[in-house]
This record gives sequence, structure tokens and C-alpha cells, in this order.
Amino acid sequence: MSLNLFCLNGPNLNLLGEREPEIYGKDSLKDIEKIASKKAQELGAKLTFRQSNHEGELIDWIQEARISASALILNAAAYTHTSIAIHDALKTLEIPIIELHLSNPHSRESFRAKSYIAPVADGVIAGLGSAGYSLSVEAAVSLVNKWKKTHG
Ligand code: CA2
Repeated sequence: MSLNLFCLNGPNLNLLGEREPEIYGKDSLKDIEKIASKKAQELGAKLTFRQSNHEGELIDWIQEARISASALILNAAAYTHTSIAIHDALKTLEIPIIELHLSNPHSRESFRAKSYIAPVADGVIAGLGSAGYSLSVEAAVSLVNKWKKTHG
């Protein structure tokens, strides 16, 4: 199994399933990890799935992805809208990057319309709830295979 996908999750996503189910759904992050890992396995990939409430830890993992990952799926949560440091870290990657959100930030408060991730992402999946995680695994595998075809 040569494809290693990183899926990194930002602050407060450890609370999924416990609060605000009307916005983020009923699944816990552990449930989501199980479903997305199964999808990755079906597609011949491994999924490294992590969550942190700390910006610096997320940046350390993004730097680790430079060396160890074939693609990065990132739900940076509120850091999406604030973090130039995460933007800068993502710019150093030469692998496909997918920005992911459970909700659709554009249909919510205006401060969520700004994303520091989108300008450095290959694609964005938002508003599809926990299904977005499996869809982003499919998209990541497809982008890696496309990249391999063009770069040999
Ligand atoms: O929709 C998404 O996935 C978000 O990235 C979630 C972030 C939010 O700041 C972004 O605008 C959109 C918030 C994650 C908070 O997660 C919670 C989960 C359960 C209960 C409370 C918060």
C-alpha cells in the first residue's frame, strides 16, 4: 500500500457528535475516522487521521506530510479563517491539498467566508457533512493518480 493520505483536523472538532449536531451532524470524529479509513482501504490507501486544538501542532503535522504523505486533506476548522502560518506551511507542500468542511462556511457568518487555505488548495469540499470525509479521500486518491500520470 504505497498511498499514505493525511487527514488533519483543527480545533474543537474533537467535540463532534456532542454539541451543535444541527450544524455538524451526529457522528463523532472517531465515527468519521472509521468510515473514511474504510474508504481509503477500499481504494488501496492508508489514512493517517489526526486532530489537534493547537495551531503549532497542526503545522508540525503539515511539515511531516511534506515527507510522509501522498496527499493532504485538511479541515483546519476556525484556523481556516485566521491562520497565515498554516497558509505558509501549506505553500511548502508539493502534494495535492484538499480543504474540507462539514458545514458550508459561505452560508454562515460573514467571517467564515474568508479562507487562508483555499488559495493553496487543489480543491474544496464543504457543506456535505461527514460524507465529505469519504468524498475527500476519493478526490485525494484521484488527484494523486492524475499527478503520477503527468509526472511519471
Ligand atoms: O464546517 C466545518 O467543518 C468547519 O471547519 C468547522 C469549524 C468552523 O470554525 C469552520 O468555519 C467550519 C468549527 C469546528 C467546531 O466543531 C465543533 C463541533 C462540535 C461542537 C462544537 C464545535
